[in-house]
Amino acid sequence: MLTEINFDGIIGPSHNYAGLSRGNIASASHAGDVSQPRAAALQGIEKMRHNIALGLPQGFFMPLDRPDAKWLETLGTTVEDAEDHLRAQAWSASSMWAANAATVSPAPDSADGKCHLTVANLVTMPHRSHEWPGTLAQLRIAFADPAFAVHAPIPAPFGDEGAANHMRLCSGHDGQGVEIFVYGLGGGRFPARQHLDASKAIARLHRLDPAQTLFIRQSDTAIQGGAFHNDVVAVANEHVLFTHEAAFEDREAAHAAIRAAFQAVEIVEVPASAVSLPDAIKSYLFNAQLVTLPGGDGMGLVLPTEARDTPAVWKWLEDMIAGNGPIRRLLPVDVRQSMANGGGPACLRLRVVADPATVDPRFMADAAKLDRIAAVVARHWPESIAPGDLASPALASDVRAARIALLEAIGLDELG
Ligand code: SUG
Repeated sequence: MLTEINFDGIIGPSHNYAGLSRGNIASASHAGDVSQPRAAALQGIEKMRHNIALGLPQGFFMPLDRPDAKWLETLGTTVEDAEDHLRAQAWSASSMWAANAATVSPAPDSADGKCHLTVANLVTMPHRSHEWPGTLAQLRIAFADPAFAVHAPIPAPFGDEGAANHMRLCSGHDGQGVEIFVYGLGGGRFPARQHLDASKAIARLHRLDPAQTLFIRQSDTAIQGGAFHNDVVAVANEHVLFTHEAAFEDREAAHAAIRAAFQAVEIVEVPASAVSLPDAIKSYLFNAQLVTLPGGDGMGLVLPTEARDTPAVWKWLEDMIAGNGPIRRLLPVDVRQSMANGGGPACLRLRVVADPATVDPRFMADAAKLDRIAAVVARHWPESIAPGDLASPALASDVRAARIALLEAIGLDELG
């Protein structure tokens, strides 16, 4: 039985605010702040507990080995000797944002009946460009079953940011869906991270049916406004597309193409007159997990508490809930430590539609395992990291030891 499993990236012990992501307003505006890795990871674990309590299947990925000495070696330097900007890039805990781990095409969409995953190359941002080897190693273990096909990254220079720029509409997960790849075109102040050539390559490699595959251009206004990924302005689940008016470059053509490919689509659109693009981006209203609640209770929106704290956003949401739409519940979660780097609830998870029995059980969560993970975090994760701390060899070795302790607790020592 195929079901949607959300795999959350466990927030790593090196979580810090180095302001590395150009075009990501939260990352830039929190540059230099003191981070709280332990509190950050516990917030992420609470989100997983919250979603398990809703009855949703939950998995996770391990943090990567940081600071990434191997990557620095390919640049002819070391953690101790690296220039400050390279050292910060080596330290980033950015693999927590699992929506950027891979693009996933569920089995019913592919000509070979397998669930395909292509690890994202993340080449646009130097601090993210060295995530893929560590991510691929995990995907190959978690999805080793023949039900899956795991692909190496699309080669540079074709930028690919994974599921953050990919949506799927379907009537139910057991049937074929329509896959929507949202790409950007460069040229402005902020980079377009998802290239059309990368999206098309993934669609071919995943053996998708061209008649059920759309390539839609993200609006440049959205990118230049700080929506560095499509999942900052739109999210889809089953037959519902929840989107801001300014999400797509040609709104009318995009909606028409989506309706033509999937007649049953229900487009829930937030007009700019009700919620401005800056408010949508600041509150991360769309970086929500739009989930189907078990037991026929309709859909729920797992959104950041920042959405509740932004008056125009909350008013729009309350009006929507009072109506008779498909989204029935608002479920705020506190992921403030991740949010300060531009990562909301949806950034923190990768959706994989699969039979849970085909996934390596070490990557699947339940309450007891989350308790075990939380205990390791409480014991080993640093309480805080200030930007100047990244030069400390003692902190680097503590952070490495913390991750190894977690790998051992979960029985994934082979990733060490
Ligand atoms: O790539 N932030 C991430 C946030 C990714 C959010 N993911 C999705 N929207 N799916 C990024 O910009 C900040 C790191 C820093 O500044 O240190 C960062 O990488």
